[in-house]
Amino acid sequence: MQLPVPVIRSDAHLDHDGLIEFLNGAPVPCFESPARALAIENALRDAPGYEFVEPDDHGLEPVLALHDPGLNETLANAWQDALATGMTDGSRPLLPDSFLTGAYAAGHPTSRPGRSHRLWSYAFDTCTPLVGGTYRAARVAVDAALTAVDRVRAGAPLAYALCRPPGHHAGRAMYGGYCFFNNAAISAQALIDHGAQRVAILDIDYHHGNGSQQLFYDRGDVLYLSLHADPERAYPYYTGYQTERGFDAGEGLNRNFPLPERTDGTRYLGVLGDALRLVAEFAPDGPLVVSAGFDTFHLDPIADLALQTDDYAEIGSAISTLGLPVVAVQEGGYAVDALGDNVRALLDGIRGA
Ligand code: OKP
Ligand code: ZN
Repeated sequence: MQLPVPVIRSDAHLDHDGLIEFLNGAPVPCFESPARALAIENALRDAPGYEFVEPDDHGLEPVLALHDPGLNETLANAWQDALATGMTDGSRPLLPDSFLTGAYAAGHPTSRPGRSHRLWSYAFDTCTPLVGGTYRAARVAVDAALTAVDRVRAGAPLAYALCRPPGHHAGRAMYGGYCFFNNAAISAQALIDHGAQRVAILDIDYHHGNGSQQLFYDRGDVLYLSLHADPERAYPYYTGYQTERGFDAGEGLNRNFPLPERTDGTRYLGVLGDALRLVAEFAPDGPLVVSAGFDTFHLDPIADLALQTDDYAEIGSAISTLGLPVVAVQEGGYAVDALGDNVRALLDGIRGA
């Protein structure tokens, strides 16, 4: 008889709401919505073998282990500052209109404003709105991931953090792609800080986890592997190519697997097999962190791969052949009606149910 799989969830994410983004120039409700997390919870509540757990507060230290203190401080204060300076009346989310790009910063001094537009200097896109509840939701998402780490360290073969907002696009001093703090990366770092010498992150979200890649690019202790839509055609466009293989101590420990349009389960599982062989070769001495995205689903509204619900069960059982404990961290997945079933299929596949 297996013990129930801990599902770390919180209501804090409900206040990261009222979000809009732009689709072909028109404002639309953000694809990354509270309904996603509610759908996942409903599916897991109806399934045998799961228990719901609230996140434990892990404080700021694990966040600052990977993220710039200025990013944290700015995210923490942005909403109050924007209200105080009159930049917003509070009825709309904060979205940037100007970026401190590398090209802007090149060749002359630049500054981050003290208030108001300071937030924009950390943003890298226009699809990541911030509202009054965002900072707390992002911190609780980190706590959910870290609580999953605790459960796995205490002996659970699998724990799942229902993180919202997601995390894999967030880098050391930047946020974007619906992400503010990198929940999966912070989990991997926590495992290292608890004594693991080699930890692998397997990212199966449709999008390349540019934040995760950045955070560990020169590190010899964390292997980052990502299967994702080819950046030639898909967000985040500037990273995720096969040629990005790590640097310095991290040479060879960053591996990208760009996928063509309409990639189906059979083809996907073949590529996943290659990635899993690299994990085995790396011989992690700590749990596997899975950045679990489901926007690879054939009906996803912002993606173009072709996985079916049953494929997630196959992906899960392929992952389980590594024989590693698994910390699964929720990333994307925007076909809300199927999202719960897809999450459940993956988790059931990993635990062999
Ligand atoms: C977050 B996660 C494409 C716009 C891209 C942002 C997607 C963020 C995905 N038309 N929008 O990796 O699922
Ligand atoms: Zn994604």
